This record gives sequence, C-alpha cells and structure tokens, in this order.
Amino acid sequence: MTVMEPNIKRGDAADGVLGGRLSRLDGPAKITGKANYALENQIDGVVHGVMVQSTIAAGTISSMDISAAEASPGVLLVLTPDNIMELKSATTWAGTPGPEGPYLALTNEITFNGQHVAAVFAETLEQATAAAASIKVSYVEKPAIFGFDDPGAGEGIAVEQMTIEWGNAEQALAEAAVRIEAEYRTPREYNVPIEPHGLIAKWDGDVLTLWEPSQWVDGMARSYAEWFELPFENVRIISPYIGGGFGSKALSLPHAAVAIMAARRLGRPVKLAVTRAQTFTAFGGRPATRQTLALGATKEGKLLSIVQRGANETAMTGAAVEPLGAVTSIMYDVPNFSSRQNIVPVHTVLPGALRAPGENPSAWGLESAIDELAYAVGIDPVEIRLLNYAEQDPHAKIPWSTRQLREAFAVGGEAFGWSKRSPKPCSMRDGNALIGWGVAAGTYPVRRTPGEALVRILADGTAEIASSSIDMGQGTYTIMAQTAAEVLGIPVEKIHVKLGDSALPRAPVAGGSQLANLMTGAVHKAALAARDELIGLALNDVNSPFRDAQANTLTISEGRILPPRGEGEGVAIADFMRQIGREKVETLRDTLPEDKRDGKDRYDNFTTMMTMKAPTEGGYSLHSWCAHFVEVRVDEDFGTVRVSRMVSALDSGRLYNPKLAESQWRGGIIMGIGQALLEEGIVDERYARVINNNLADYLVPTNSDVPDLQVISVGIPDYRASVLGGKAVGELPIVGVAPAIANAVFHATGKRIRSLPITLEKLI
Ligand code: MCN
Ligand code: MOS
Repeated sequence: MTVMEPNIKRGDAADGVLGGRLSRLDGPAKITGKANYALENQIDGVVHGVMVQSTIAAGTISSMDISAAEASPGVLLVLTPDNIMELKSATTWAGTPGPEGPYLALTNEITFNGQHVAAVFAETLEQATAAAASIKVSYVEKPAIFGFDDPGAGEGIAVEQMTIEWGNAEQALAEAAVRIEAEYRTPREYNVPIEPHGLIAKWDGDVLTLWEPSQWVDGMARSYAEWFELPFENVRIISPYIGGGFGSKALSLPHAAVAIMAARRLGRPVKLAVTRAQTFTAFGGRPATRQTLALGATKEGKLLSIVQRGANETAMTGAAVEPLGAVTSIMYDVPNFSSRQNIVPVHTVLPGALRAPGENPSAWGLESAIDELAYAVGIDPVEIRLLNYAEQDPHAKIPWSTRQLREAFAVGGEAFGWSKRSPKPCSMRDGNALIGWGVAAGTYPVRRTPGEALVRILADGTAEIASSSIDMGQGTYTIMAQTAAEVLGIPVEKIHVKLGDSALPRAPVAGGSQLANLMTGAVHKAALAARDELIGLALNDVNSPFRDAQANTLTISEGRILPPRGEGEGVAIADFMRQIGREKVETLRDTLPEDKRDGKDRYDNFTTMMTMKAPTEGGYSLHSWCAHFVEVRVDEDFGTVRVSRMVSALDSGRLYNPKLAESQWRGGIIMGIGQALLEEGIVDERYARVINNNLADYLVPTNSDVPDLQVISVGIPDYRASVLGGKAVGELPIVGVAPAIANAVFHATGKRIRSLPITLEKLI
C-alpha cells in the first residue's frame, strides 16, 4: 500500500493553519454569554414539561391518581402510560431494526428505580413541577435485583462476540513460574454534563424543529423521524453549542419522545429538561464492571498467559456491553490469551457510553495487574511494560500503523523523573505524607466513518464551512476553520464555520473520538475542490485579470490570488469575484466509498454506524497510545489521597491544534482522577436506587483536586490512520489514569486497592 502524503505545512505552524495553536473560535461567544444553548432559546408560547419517575425498581403500576395534577393551576396535559402515543419502533444506532411492536416511551412495567412514569405540561415550570409532585402512583412491587452483587443476579449471559482467544491460555497459566490473580472492579459512573438533557420541540404542520444538545444530530433526527413516522427531512435538530456530553448525548431518549408528543397534542411548543437528579436515571452512564485477571509469567517477568473473565451490569430491558477485553487483548505481547465476558441483567436504567467505554475499565484491570506482576517478579513497572512490549497487534497479528508508546514511556518518564524512584513500597515520605509514584499505559482505537462538508467562498472574500457535525467543547469549529484556511489560503478570521444543525450537510456521530479526523478530512477534500474551482475561474473566466498571464496555475495566500512566481501583488479574492461577477464558489464533498455514495447507503452511513471501519481494517492496526506518570501523597493517619504531580505522554498522531488537543487530554485526565478517587454511584440495596444523584454527593474533581498536569505529545503523523495524519484524541487520556493512581497508592502505602474509587476507608 502506498500512503499519499498530502501537502501539509510542517514545523511550528502559524495559528491559523493546521497544527497551529489557535484559541477556540467559539470561546468568546461562550464567555460573553452570547452562545445560545438549546434551552435558552426564547420560543413564543412555550409550554413547560416535567417528568415524574418511579420510586420502586421492579413491578407494575396498579393505578395512578392524576386528578390533583389535572386540576392544578396552569396544567394543560398529563401524559401517563395509559394515554401516550404509540410510536413506531426506531432503527438502532448500529443500523439494525428496532424491537418488534410499537415504541412506548412510558409503560406500566417498571424495570428500574427512577424510570419515567408520567409527564406534566403546564404554562410555567413552577406549575408543572408542583402538579408533578401531586401525582400518586400505586404499584404492585416485585423483588428487585439491585446490582450484579445481588444474590439473585446470577452469573449473567455470555456475550459471544466478546470472546477473544489464542494459544492455550489456561494451560500456559497453570505451567507458568509466576502467577498472579485478582479481581478488579469499577462502580456505576455517570456522565454528569453541566448542561442536563432537555429540549424544546416545536411542530409546524408535519415539520418538527428541535433545539436539543446532541452529539449526533443526524442519528437522532433519524430516530425522531421513525418514531413519529415523518420523512427524515421534516425533522430539524439545532445544536450549535453543547454543555458537555461525554457519550450521553448521542441517542434519542424517552423524555424527548414525551415532550414531542405533548407538543403535537397541545399544538404548542414544549420545553422539557430533566432535573439534575433525573440525569442519573433518564439515561445510563458506565455500568458497574468486575473482572478477574490471571497473569502467568516467567520469573523474569515475561508474560506467558492472560486469562480474563469479566462482567458488566446491564438493564432488564436491553443488552449494554462494556468491552473489558479491549485493551487487555492488544497492550502486551503474550503467546496465550483468553478473554470472555458476561452481561448481568439487573434493575437499572440501560447503561450508556461514558468516555472510552470498554478501554477505560479494561485498562483499569490490566494496568493494575501488570503492576502487581512487576512487584511479584521484582522489576520496575516501566521495565516490565517494555519487556512485554507488543511489536505488532498481538490479537489481529498485523503491524501497528504507528505506536509511539516506547517514546511515551521514555519522554514521560524523563519529564517525571522516574529514574529517581525508590522501588520499595512505603519508602518515600514527606512528614505525614506517604509518597508514591505510579505508572500506567492507555490506548484508544482510531475509528473511521465517512463525513461530508460544504465549502462556500463568498463574494466578500470570506468563506463558510458547513456540516451537521458538532462541537461540545472539543474544538471542531476551530480545527475545521484551520483546515479550510490552510487549503483555501484565506485567513482564518475570514472563515465562518456552521455546525450543529441537521439541515446542514451530513456528519457521523461525535463519538468514538473520530470526528476530528473525519471532518478535517472532509473539509480538506471540499476545500481543495473549491480552491481548484476558484483557480480555474481565474485562469479561464473571460473577465479574469489573470487570463492573459499565460500561467498554468495560480496560488492563493492571505486571501489573494497570486501569480506563480511571486510576480506582482495578485488580486484579493473579493475584488476577483466582483470582476468576474460571481456570488460564490461552492463545493460539497463527502468521503464515502464510491459504491456507498447514494441513496439509502448514504443516508444509513450518517444516521447509523453502518460504514464505521474496524481499527484493523486495511492491514494495519490503528490506535492512539499514552503513558501516565503519577505522584500521590497519602495522609498516613487519614488515608486521604491527593494527586500531587502528573506527567502524561500521549501519541495521537499529528495534532491539528496542539492547544486544543492538550486541553482535551487534560480534561480526560481530570475525569480519570475523578474516577480513581471520587466517582461512584452508590446503590441503596433496599430500593435498587442510586442515592447520591446530585453533584453534592456524586463527586467530580474540582480545581483543588487537580495538580498542574503536564501533557506531552509524542505522536508522529500517521497517514494510514487519517488523510491528514491525526489519530484519536478525545477519549484516549482517561484510559490508564485510574490504574496509574492506584499503582502510585500501592507504592505509597503497600495497599493494593482493586475496587474503584480509592476512598479513605479502603486505606485505613
Ligand atoms: N484533535 C487534534 N488533533 C487530532 C485529533 C483531535 O488537535 N489528531 C483535537 C481537536 O481540537 C478535536 C479534539 O481534539 O476537536 C477531539 O477530537 P477527536 O478525538 O476526534 O474527538 P471527537 O471530536 O470525536 O469528540 C468526541 C470525544 C468523545 S467520544 C467524548 S466522550 C468526549 C470528548 O471528545 N466528550 C467531551 N471530549 C469532550 N470534550 C468536551 N469539552 N466535552 C465533552 O462532552
Ligand atoms: Mo464518547 S463516550 O464515544 O461519546
């Protein structure tokens, strides 16, 4: 295979082109409050909706008294399982048909505590809230399974697709000179975006407009269109700004179905947001996981076998899989391997995606276990990782496209000062603080789905870029503008990027850390076509000032069309457009394969994950990599853990904007600190209810929990991974943080904590 290197500037790029450290273009609007988030839109005549949720986890609603609610001031409508619309079941995100029968957004069957059971719509939010509180629900209750530790939960159901095996892992384990085996756990974790989920729904005849934060406007528009049996074009989702999603805003949810049906029934726009407490049950976060890992090795620490048996919780109503073998199966060179996984149905909301689903808990287990092995054989934790370094993908048995993990250990270790570490646990202290240094690696695959972008060069010399992809803070606006500026030769401040609207050209989900690679690729393609068209006009248009120049090509730079060898000043694009009498030059390009460009294939591509390529497709295994080095200070008396220093070296290939990539990395690392030390959905076993359903009790890191985080890029351009050489950024950094912290805690205290989060009662 030959890899085409596109024409890209190298070295220290100027701010306005790819590779430059341009600040976020959406920053000023957000800081000054000009950015309108979905629910801030002022829509005339809006009705306010409030959801009511179940207070039991399992059983049936026997009756619901809504008379007081209906008689309350301002109340316009109360929806219950007995009077809701039956919707048509929608295609799944994977592109498979939805379940048989209609889709019911509210049902009398209760399968988790906090399930929506009714909705109240009134003239004001206060009226709706008060009326909702007056609804009395009676249930016939059944015993609930609170979680996978419930004696009634059983072992669950094997997920065949998760079985990964080579060699003879059990036998090699039995014969290994050194064996370690332990169970590692993660609790239920939640996305808790600052902006809760909600929407404004407005019907104009058969046209439905939704202001709703979304990581995937096209995919969600498809679900709504199918639910309400509308043509796809009749649904418009507007989502230019999103207050955090972290995986939770990619799919259409029941509360939205209820709001849309109320808007239809009332003939008025409806606004509905879930409360903070309801964000813990209106959608699911990361399911609780447990895994046993057995590592067999030589006494020198060379791995001979890995046996992994994992499970995650799922809902009674559906199968959510958190792939626990994702990192385990590719991180180390091991001749014998076996990973299997079950899902255990319990009475919970269906779990969803939370930053690096799979990779995150997978690395938690493996990167803790390899640390345990390092101590068991008495070698340095970095050493053991290098000793077992996988020179190619051990599962797919194909080469890596690029893998700068060795560099990550070297560069990160050097910056951290790893060589000064004293190997023994409990051997470093500062007064009352036990000091520990830990390391762990992480990885995230490069996912690939085609994208589409529109480029429009306007008569005033500015350009517009449009796509239905979204920016929830990652930097999509900024890197798309940088891509266009570089190709078009138009200064970045003259480029206007429009995103987050399903009326714009199609885009795939902003999930799986793929959007940056896909959309810079699509913009690059469309912008090249626009530039060629503009140059073509300059060479050939009868009114072009370049017509007599006898050049066979021209360049564009700083917004001016220039003759080839710097002869003369050229002509500003705006002046040129006036001279030739053009309003605009417009190009729309997609990166779909030729045979999938039209009709249903094209529609399915953007509204399901139909054409997403596996990271191993094409003969190379494509992944981002990282190594985290952590220092913790553990209070000897109280067992409190502080992360006092952290250095991470990351390989995401070429960075389109290092400032933004570093910010993504820091954000992910901060989430990892939260996962390691704070985050845990606490289930009241009596009621199978998550009781810390608020931001005072479900703790996420604040500034004082986070030290200065040093992040270092060790990536090199990878043109097999993407057209412009980048790999995944967004989810990579959270992977490996929790085990690096746990490993540091072990080094500080001699205590191995295998169940997250690492709270003080586990250490004293
Ligand atoms: N980037 C870069 N060079 C690359 C790749 C990316 O400079 N080679 C930078 C760009 O600024 C780009 C950003 O990193 O906008 C993220 O790119 P990418 O890794 O492609 O991730 P996506 O754009 O697909 O974003 C989704 C990803 C996911 S899946 C979750 S979950 C997540 C995340 O991004 N949720 C976030 N980061 C988040 N950041 C914020 N602020 N809020 C969320 O909800
Ligand atoms: Mo990210 S969890 O793939 O939206």
